[in-house]
Amino acid sequence: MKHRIQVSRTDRNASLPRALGAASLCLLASVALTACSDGGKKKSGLAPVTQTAEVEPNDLLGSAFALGNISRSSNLVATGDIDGLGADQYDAYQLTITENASLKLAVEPSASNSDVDLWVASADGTVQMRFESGTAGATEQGTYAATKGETLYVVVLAFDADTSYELSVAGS
Ligand SMILES: [Ca+2]
Ligand SMILES: [Ca+2]
Repeated sequence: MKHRIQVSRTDRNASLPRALGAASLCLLASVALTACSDGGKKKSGLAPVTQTAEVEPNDLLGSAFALGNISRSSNLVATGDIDGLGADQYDAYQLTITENASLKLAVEPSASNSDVDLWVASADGTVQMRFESGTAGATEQGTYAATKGETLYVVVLAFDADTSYELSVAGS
């Protein structure tokens, strides 16, 4: 029996219980977008963006989509779809932290009437941070100080209206 994340949308103080039974985590082949070149020389300063797309089911922390190893030089974008009222209420992503890093996290909805939220949970399912301005169409973003060896979960959810979105994770 699968357990959905037992969090009422009106109960912001609840934690996300970690699903028992570790589901195998599949790492998708990512498409690396190389940095623009300039006269044959790569521009420095910006890490190449690695772009990937969510794979369902990812509604539980135990079945979170693995974004893989995250370091200070990571620059990832994951694209997905989330329902405001439908069946796809949570998109969970797992991050494996390989060095101490400041993570800039952001989720940008494509639908101007969709209020997306971004939660950060630790390995035991405790919600550590919530980025939720409550504004439809707004990008939710914030920073999280990640520790080497830590497993993190980033959860995207939405209110009222379905939307596609871009989730970005940038280390520094
Ligand atoms: Ca989804
Ligand atoms: Ca989902």
